Amino acid sequence: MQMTFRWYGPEDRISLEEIRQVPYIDGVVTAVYDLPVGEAWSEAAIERVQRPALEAGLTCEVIESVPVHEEIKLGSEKRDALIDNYCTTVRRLGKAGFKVICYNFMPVFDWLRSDLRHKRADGSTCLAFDEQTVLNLDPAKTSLSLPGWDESYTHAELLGLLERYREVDEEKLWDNLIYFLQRVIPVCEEAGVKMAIHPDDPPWGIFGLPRIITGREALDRLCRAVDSPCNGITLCLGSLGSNPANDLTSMAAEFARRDRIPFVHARNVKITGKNCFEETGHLSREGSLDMRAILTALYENGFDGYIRPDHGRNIWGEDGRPGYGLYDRALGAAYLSGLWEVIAR
Ligand code: CS2
Ligand code: MN
Repeated sequence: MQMTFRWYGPEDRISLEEIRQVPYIDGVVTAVYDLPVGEAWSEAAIERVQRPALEAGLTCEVIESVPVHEEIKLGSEKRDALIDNYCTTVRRLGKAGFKVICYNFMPVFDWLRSDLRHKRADGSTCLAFDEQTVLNLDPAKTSLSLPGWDESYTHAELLGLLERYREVDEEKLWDNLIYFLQRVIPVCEEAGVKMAIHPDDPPWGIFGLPRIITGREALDRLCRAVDSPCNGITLCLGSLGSNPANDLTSMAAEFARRDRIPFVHARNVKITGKNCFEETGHLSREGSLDMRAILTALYENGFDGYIRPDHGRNIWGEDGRPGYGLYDRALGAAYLSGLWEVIAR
């Protein structure tokens, strides 16, 4: 197991110096953020994010994310050229020593929340999702852009995209995902890189857009559709865990046993109602997930991948990027490492 920390590249307010002082961190998870989605990443652009991490004494083997262009998700005639670019990026990442690529296949929006600074009783703030608030939001009328997304849209682009997705239902989106993977996974096999799909967050449809990576059946379908160890999952506990029907302990056991979990996002959520949740500290009793049981299931089923504390709260007066401040994620890393030490003893 390698404990990692997400680093938003040289522009991140949190420095590599700070990250390497977090106890137990082996490496960073990063990405090239300054190229338009769809363009192949140059070797120089990859080196610009990787070299400083290596020089700081951290490993740099996981990319989050190489975003998938909307034309690929839409399955338009423009997709083949964009998939070729994606494959070029995969080859270059493999050559540079990267082992895992986290990506998602959510139409238009990445993670979505109704509140980025939800005030908790202890005075910290966290990300929260309240279904009624979101139902009252009309993405065509509001400007939705969340810090932390790899991409954001102008209002006109957003309207155009939403319109085009009317033609794409869940089955069509599955076809488009499988078409993409059938081309990318063989390249990954040659390049020594594993793809790790991030589940939809939250794991249900929003704004009438299809969302398909929502639970055990979907992950099973994904693994079977292109049957390769390079076609894997980012087991994001908080994303899947915001639906109480998802049994994370059994999913962790099953997919680790099948060798399909190269990367884990560990965070806790507290379910506060139907389709409502808030993000808590990582500790089991803070939220609805049993971290010890989940990590034990991973360990006992041979998990040997990368893990990172996912979103933290903003604590101690820090005004960090929502979900991505330093302090609470550092506490999360310490807690998860402590659990792991006991489990792996
Ligand atoms: C991340 C996602 O901040 C987060 O919630 O887990 O944004 C994740 O990086 C993407 O969905 C992966 O493509
Ligand atoms: Mn995640």
